[in-house]
Amino acid sequence: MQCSTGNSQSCGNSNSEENIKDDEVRYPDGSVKLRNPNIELMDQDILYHLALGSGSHDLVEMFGDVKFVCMGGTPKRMENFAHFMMKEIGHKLPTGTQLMDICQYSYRYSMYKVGPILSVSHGMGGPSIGILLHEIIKLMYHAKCKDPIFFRIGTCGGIGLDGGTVVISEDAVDGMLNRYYQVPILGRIVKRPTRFDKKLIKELKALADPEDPYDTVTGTTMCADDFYEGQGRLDGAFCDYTETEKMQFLESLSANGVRNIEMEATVFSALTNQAGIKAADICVTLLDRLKGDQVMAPKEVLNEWQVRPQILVGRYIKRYLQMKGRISLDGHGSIAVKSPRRFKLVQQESQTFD
Ligand code: R2B
Ligand code: URA
Repeated sequence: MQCSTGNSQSCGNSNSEENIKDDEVRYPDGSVKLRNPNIELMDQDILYHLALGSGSHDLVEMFGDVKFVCMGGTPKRMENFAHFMMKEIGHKLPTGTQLMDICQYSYRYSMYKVGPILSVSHGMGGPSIGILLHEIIKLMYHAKCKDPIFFRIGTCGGIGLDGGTVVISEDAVDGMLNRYYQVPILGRIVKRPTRFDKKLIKELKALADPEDPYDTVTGTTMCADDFYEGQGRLDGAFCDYTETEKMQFLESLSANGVRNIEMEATVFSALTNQAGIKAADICVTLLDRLKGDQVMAPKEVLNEWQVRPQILVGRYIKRYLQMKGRISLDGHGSIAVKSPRRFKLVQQESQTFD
């Protein structure tokens, strides 16, 4: 098995791009430009799986200030993350109101908004996160959001890593170690390169605290289309390979730099890359796959582990908003900033974030 290069390829009919040009994906003011000419010709665009629409909702009013889109598998985790971020950035709701699931009538995904942060559930696997990404990217366009940043905060199996380790994906590969997301379109296989933003990865890694009681590492993520056979487990309803073959496979992954296995990384990185949106995938390992297949840690432990990627992303967002003068340095309540530029100068902070 070999890692393919980052080149986009298809069966002689590639339509995927190597380098996305800025003016293809951004208007001069930084707002998201769609790479689909059909959308602006439509009378209205119904974002069916979000239960939102450009004709029915004032999307600029509702979402125009969104800067961060955070995605994770389950509705509950993303509701918890919204509450966590509310505390982190000192976001206060008007008295007598509470966070609500904006997509409750879709019965598909859940979405919460906390100031400039959207917290959305994506379900399991490539097709589910793929549908969500199409509609969220269109939402960014309709709402005229400027240079949004996407995070996936998820769970995974580690390769030679203890349970509870946080993994920031450097690359995403499929089950054949290809660095692209392969999708049949109009009867042809289209291969879209998987790529994460290198600077964002570095900034996130720098926010891991040496005092954290767990490791935060970077590495290649294998994205499988299945939890059982697709991830070389012995405990699915079917298994036509031996334990030795399974271990050889996992060892070969490790030799190729793969540090974790999950089920969304290729689609997430390929579609955000295609849209010119900065993105990062941060997952916590629920077990070391070199030691077993079953997720056996007690519920309370799993719950504590699941918060770890949220803490890292929370640090990033909080720091970003502080640097922009949009929240106070102690994170409690907003402060009145007259000039963000001067505020930044007064803070005398290093310019890590753009
Ligand atoms: C991690 O966990 C889920 C499977 O249990 C899947 O969504 C993933 O990527
Ligand atoms: N999610 C996965 O996809 N695989 C694991 O092993 C654990 C969580």
